[in-house]
Amino acid sequence: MTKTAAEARYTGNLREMLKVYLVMGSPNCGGRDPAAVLQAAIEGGVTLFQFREKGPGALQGQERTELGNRLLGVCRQAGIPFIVNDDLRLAEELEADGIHVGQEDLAQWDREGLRQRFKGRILGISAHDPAEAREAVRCGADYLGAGPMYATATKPDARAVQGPGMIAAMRAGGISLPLVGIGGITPEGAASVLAAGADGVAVISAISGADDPREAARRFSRPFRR
Ligand code: 3NM
Repeated sequence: MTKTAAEARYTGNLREMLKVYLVMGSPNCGGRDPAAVLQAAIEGGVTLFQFREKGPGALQGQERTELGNRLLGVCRQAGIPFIVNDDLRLAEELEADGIHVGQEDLAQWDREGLRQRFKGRILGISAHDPAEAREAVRCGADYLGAGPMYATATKPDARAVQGPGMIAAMRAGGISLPLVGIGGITPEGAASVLAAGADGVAVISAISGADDPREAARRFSRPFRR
């Protein structure tokens, strides 16, 4: 069967794509154009992007869709996959390469329903302990976002800090799925997350809020350069 353009884009190695995973929306960019921030971050080494338009001042409706479309264009141009956070309809409308959902969103779906709806696309699921990781695996996740690694001001309703040890516990418990750590990760903090068994790091503020997003992304990508 012929793949659609969106499906063809991420047939590569998901573990490779997860190395430096930028997550953001307009509220995270300090008043700058998110497309310019994304472009700079990709030039610095971002390997995957998630559009997460949440928090104070987040765009709604048509404006949100239009921004998503522009950021999708930046990703397509650069050849990196574009994932949408939570909003299943937006992901479909934009023909995104995948969707990322939290445990709360998961509760609204029967396990097969979500996987079926995003068949052939990347499905990422958040997990905050090994039991949630196992549940995400049962739901057919392609990768897990494990957090919060460190204290974060970006997600006010984040759970208690788990630390990189949680990733080590997931790996020890047999979770072999591609996995990123998330939450308060800086270039300095990334090393312990990777050492614990993560394939990469998912980052909002340390890249999108940096004075120089290109340089910030470069620092995150350094451990992967040989
Ligand atoms: N999810 P920053 S922590 C979106 O623990 C998100 O599941 C988390 O932002 C989780 O890199 C988090 O600025 C916020 O700390 C990450």
